[in-house]
Amino acid sequence: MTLYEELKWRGLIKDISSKDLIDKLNNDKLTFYIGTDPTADSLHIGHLSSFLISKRLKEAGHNPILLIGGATGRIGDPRPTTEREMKTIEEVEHNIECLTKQVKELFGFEIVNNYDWSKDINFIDFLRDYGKYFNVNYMLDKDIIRRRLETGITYTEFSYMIMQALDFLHLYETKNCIMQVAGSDQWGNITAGIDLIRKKTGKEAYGFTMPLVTTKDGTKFGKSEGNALWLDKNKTSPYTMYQYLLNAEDEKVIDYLKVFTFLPIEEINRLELEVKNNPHLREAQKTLAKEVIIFLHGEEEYKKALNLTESLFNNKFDDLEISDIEDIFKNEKISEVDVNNNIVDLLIKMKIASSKREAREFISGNAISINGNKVNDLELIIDESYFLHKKYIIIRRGKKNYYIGKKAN
Ligand code: 629
Repeated sequence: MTLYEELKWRGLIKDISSKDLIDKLNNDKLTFYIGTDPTADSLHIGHLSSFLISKRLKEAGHNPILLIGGATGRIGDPRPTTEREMKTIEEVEHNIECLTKQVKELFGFEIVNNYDWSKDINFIDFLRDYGKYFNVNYMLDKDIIRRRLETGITYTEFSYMIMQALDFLHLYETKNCIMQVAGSDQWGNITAGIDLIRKKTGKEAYGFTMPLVTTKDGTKFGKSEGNALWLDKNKTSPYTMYQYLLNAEDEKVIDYLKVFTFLPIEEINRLELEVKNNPHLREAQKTLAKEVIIFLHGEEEYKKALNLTESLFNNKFDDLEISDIEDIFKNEKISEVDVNNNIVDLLIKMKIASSKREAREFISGNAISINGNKVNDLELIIDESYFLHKKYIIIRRGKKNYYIGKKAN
C-alpha cells in the first residue's frame, strides 16, 4: 500500500489541491507545514488528528514544520458563527510558551512563529505588496466568509486569510515548504496560500485536508460534558481521557483507531471483526484508549488509568489516593454529610433515597454498599471510620449508581 493509499484508508484525506500531489506524497520528500493558533495553553484532542498526520508523513520521510500563530493568534481565524473575543497579548505569549513546550515533548517537530516575519510589515507595504493579489470577490466566496456575511464580520477577521496565505508564501520562499496540511475547516486558508504563491512566483504549491472527526450523531469528537479534552494531563487527567475513549461508540471506534493510532492495518481489521463478533468485550475501545494514553502520557499513566477503572469496576476504593477519588468523581455532585448519621438518614441526605421507607428497601434488598462493602444493617451509624482519607464516602446503589459525600466540617 502506498502512503497515499494508507492515508486514504485511514480516512485522512478530504480535499486535495491537485492530483499531482498523490505522486509527490508517494515518491518525493516534501517539506510541509501545519499551523496552530495560541488560543489556549494546551492542544486538545481536536488538534491531535492533524498533528498525528504530520507524524505519519514524517515517518514516511517528509519534513514537517509546526507553525505557531503568534501573529494570527492576535487576530483570530473567523469561526462560522460569531466574531472571536480577542486574546490579550500576554495571554497569547503565555500560550505560545506552553504550546511550544508541549509540541516539543510530544512530537519533536521544528517550530516557527509567524509573528517573527509578520510583525514588521507596515500597512502601506501590506496593501501594495500583498493586498493587490487578493480580489475581494474571491475572498467573499470562501465558505467561512460567506457564512459570516449573514451575522457580520470585522475587517480584522476578514483579513485573517491573507495573513495565513503570507505564511505559506514565506515558508515556501525561505524553507522550500511546498505543502500545507490541516483539518477541513482550513481549506479556504490553504487555497488562499496556494493561489498567492502561484501569483507571486508562478510556482505550484500543494495542500490537503482531513475530515473533521465526529461521533455517531455528527457532533465534534472530543467534547466531554461540553468541555474540551486537553492533551495536557494537568487540564484533563489521563483517567478522564481514558474513560472518554473507552466509551467510543461501536460504530465509530474503528474510524478512531485509524485516525488516532499507529496500529498496522491488519491489527485494525482484526479489531473490526472483534467489534462485530464480540462487541461486549470492547477490545477495540480498550485498545484505542491504551494506544492514545500511552502516546500522550506514557505507560505509567496508562497503568494508573487502568487501575482506577478497575477499582471502580470492582467497587474497590480502599487503596485509592485522595487525588484518584477526586479524579474519578470530579463530574459528580458532592454532598456534604455529617458524621454519626444513621445510614437511613444518610441515604436521604445524599438524595440516594427519597424516603425512609425507600432507604430501608434499598438496604434490605442488598442494593447499597459503602466504599465497596455491602451494608445490611438498618441501624448502622456512619462514624469517622467510614470516611476515606477522613474526607470522602462513596456509596453505590445497584450496579452503577455512584454517589460521593464529603465530610462536613
Ligand atoms: C497560521 C495559522 C498559518 C496556518 C495555520 C494557522 C492556524 C489555523 C487554525 N487552526 C486551528 C487552531 O489553531 O485556526 N488558522 O486551533 C486548528 N488546527 C488544527 C486543525 C484544525 C484547525 O490547529 O487544522 O482543523 C482542527 O482540527 O481548526 O499559517
